[in-house]
Amino acid sequence: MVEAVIRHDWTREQVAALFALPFNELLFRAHTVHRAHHDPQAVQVSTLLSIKTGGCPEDCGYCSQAARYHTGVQAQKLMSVDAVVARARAAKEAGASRFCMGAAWRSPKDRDVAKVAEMVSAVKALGMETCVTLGMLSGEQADTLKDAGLDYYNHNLDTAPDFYGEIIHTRQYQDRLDTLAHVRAAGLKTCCGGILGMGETREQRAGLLQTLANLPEQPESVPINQLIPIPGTPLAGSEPVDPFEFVRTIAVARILMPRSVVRLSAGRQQMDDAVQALCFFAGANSIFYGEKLLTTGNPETEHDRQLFARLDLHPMELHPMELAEPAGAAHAGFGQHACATADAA
Ligand code: SAM
Ligand code: DTB
Ligand code: SF4
Repeated sequence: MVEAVIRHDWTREQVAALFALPFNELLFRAHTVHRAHHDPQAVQVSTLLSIKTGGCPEDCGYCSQAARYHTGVQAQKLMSVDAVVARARAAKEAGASRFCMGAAWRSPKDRDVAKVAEMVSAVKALGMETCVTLGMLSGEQADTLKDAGLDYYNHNLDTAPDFYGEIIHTRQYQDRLDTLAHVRAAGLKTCCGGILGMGETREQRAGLLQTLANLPEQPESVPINQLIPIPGTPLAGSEPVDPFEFVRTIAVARILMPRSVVRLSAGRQQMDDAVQALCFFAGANSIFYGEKLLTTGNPETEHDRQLFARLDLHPMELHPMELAEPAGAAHAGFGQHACATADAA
């Protein structure tokens, strides 16, 4: 199978034309691209922890952690390194290979970055990949995190440039692009995606994916979130996105960004198992695993283990360079997938 060329010159019309393909045609094309670049049975498994919750000065219209909305989320200060490491260890024992730490900051202070750098080094020493999402970052702060051993920085574009101003007013799209540039310059991998179901049009969904694909380097990880409507936020009453439109968006992301790992991110708890299965067929190959995202719920771990078994999926292996322990140790919670694969071959 010939690998697809990575393009950075997608037009909005070309992306919209992919969205407009007949559903089965789109899924066939996306799955063909998926198989050319990825093991279709392997799904990357990340666990998320909110290391600093609530009290954020930004006004992101979807967010439970913005101080200005009355969402009932209790603000909590930055967790201790020991407490974070204990949660990372438990996540690893349950089968996660990457630990993602999120903080409700507009941008961290240097002393916050120093503390997060300690967390990163300690989690990395467990043999897990690390990801953090801390808001806007300077070039020096990105370098500090890279030196601590950080693998990924999550910073989402969230939506199309022409819709962003309707969702967030306390920063500009360009601020997000600047932080992404600092992250790339530091040699970190980028985790960058968006949210569906905020009232955007299909053309704007195409605009988000077009912007992601045309970045100077396509993000290694692309989280596609379904809005979790939070009472008290401006987007609490948003119309849910049609599940098939969600699947189409995953499929178009897969075609545009053939090598990226596409994460079926927030919203799985609200999503039917069959829709999730379609997302995996369309090219999603990463999930958040563990019963909580940052402030909202996620499917029960046992349910996800059974979903993997029912769909013959297995956790994606870490790159050998990432492993502090033999392969398989990171997948304790998911059983002996390697044998099952070998038997079937
Ligand atoms: N404060 C940092 C920032 O905004 O970059 C990091 C944390 S922020 C919560 C990370 C991402 O979570 C957001 O960019 C957004 O894409 C996603 N997110 C937040 N609330 C959400 C919700 N209610 N539904 C779906 N996705 C959400
Ligand atoms: C991302 O794209 N989704 C995650 C992660 N990056 C940090 C966050 C989802 C948050 C869902 C709402 C909540 O739990 O507060
Ligand atoms: Fe703050 Fe991030 Fe929530 Fe926006 S998404 S309000 S920056 S925590």
